[in-house]
Parts: sequence; C-alpha cells; structure tokens
Amino acid sequence: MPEDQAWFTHDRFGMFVHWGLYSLLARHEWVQNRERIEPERYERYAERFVVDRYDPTRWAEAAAAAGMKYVVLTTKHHEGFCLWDSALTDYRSTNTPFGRDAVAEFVAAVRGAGLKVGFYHSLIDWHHPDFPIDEVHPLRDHPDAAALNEGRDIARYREYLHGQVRELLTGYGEISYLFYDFSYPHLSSERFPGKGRADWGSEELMALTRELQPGIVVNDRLDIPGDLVTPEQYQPSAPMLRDGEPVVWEACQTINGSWGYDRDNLDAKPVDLLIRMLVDGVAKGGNLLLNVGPNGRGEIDPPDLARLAEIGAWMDLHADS
Ligand code: FUL
Repeated sequence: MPEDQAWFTHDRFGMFVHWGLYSLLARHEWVQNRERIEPERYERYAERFVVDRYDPTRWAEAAAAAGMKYVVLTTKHHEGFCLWDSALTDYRSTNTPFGRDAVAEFVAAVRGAGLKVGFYHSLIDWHHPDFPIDEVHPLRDHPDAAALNEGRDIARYREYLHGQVRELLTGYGEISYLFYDFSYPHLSSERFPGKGRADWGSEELMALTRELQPGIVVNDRLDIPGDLVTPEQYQPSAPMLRDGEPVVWEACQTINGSWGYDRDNLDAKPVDLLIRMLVDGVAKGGNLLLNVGPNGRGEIDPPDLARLAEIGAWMDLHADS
C-alpha cells in the first residue's frame, strides 16, 4: 500500500459499529426490508430516537482496550437514516429527541482515544424518494409498487449521495477509511440490470473521496476496484489474490451473525473463536473488522463489552513489550 495507507496493514484490527434506527427495533439492521416496513411508518422511529446513553467515548475505550486501532461507524445504513447533521435531508439524528450530531461526537471520541476514524456509508437508501423500488426494497410487494416507482430519478439520488459524502469528508477532519456498501452483488445482475457503478457514479465518487481525503483507504464495494477487498462473514482459506498477486484484504465479521443490535440473538461466537479469527486472518495477511451493534439507547451490550475486554487481555498477554 502507498505510505499514507501503510497504517492499515500494520494495524490489522478494527471495530465496526452498526448503529441506527434499526437498533431501536432490535432485530437486525435489515429489519425494514425483512418485514417490508413502509418508509412512512419506519421513519416514525426517528421520533423515538431518544438515546439517553450515547457515549462514544466508551465505545472507543472498549475498542482501544481490545487492541483495535480504528473504528468504523455506519453514518447511514440502507434504511437511509443519517447520524449526522446533514443539510440534505431531515431524516437525521439532529432532528430527533436525541438532537445531536452523533458522527461529530463519534469522531471526537475515537480520535481522543488515539484511534483512526472510519465511516461506513450505504449506497442503498430505502428512504430516499428517488431510490428505485427494486426487488430488495421494503416496498417491493406493495400493491402500488409500480406506480410508486414511477418518476424515481436515480440521477437525483446520485447527487444526494455525492453531496452527503462531501459533507462527511469535509466536516469532520481527517477520515482514514471508508467502507462503501452495496449489498446486492450476490444477486444476479439480470435481476438488477444497471445497478452498479453507473447508478452511483462510482468513478466520480471515488475521485471525490480521494480528493477530499488524500490518503484515505477505500473498500471495493463501489463496483470498481478499491484499496482492499472485503470478505464478509467468512475467513478466506488462504492469502487473497487478484490476478495471481496478493491483495490487501479485511474480513468483516459479526459476533452473532447480525450487524445491528439483535436483542434475542443468543448465537454469539465464543471469545476463543473471535481471537482465532483474528490470528487466522493476520497469519494470512489480512485485517479483521469486528462488529458491535450498540442498542437503541446507544450502549454496547455488556456481554459484548466483556468479550472485547477478554480479547484485550489476550492481546496484552501476547504483546511484544
Ligand atoms: C452488508 C450489509 O447488507 C450488511 O447489513 C452489513 O452492513 C455488512 C457489513 O454489509 O453488505
């Protein structure tokens, strides 16, 4: 990697944080999609975004104590709700009972803990009126889906997407990492014609990202190559290659299969497995971005905090000095 990105393959271990309105519903970050909740109904959860325990300093401390070196927050997930004071939408954290710019506080906390700041940003948006009602949209089975889809203009959405990325990359100082997220590549391109780089203006978006944040590490989910590849919820069996050459990679992994807070999920991986995943990845030249899903009040669940602390204890035990 170029010198200004060299931290990434040196540091190896980061925290992924999925947090948004879905954390209130407490049953997976895809809840709006899975339960086909119409945007008008779903957006009412913003009225309940009270968040009395948002303290990203605690998240950052937990990450640092676990030996993580960077923290990546979902600025906007597929639901479309924005965790910062965006001038381009009302669907944002500053327009809720919580009333604060969660991204600003997150950035300050992570930087304060001496860690690098990363953003996750969804290319999909189930709230934006110009985002097409495709087969993965919560309105896909709505009796008026075809009519509701009429007049949706992806070019207007693209402008919104680029405008929001500009806000995020100009308003919060140095941002070291960006995880753009598109979730459909596993679905056939026949079912989603044209869904990809042309729709998002990927080349321009990548250029904008690098212009605003020289040195930023950007993933590969814009449907064009990025700085790294991002195996999701699996450990590659060997160092990853592209055209026969080693490629920078980072496995992103959940603790329990869900990225967003999932209250009734009892499937947490044991800590020794999480540690083995880290060791396994590093031994194969990769990073691990391990996820936590804070709850609707803004807290990382105590059992997850305990897991992170155990990972930290193992890291201390095996530290060089
Ligand atoms: C996927 C998303 O659909 C998941 O919700 C999660 O954000 C994961 C990291 O990326 O593509």
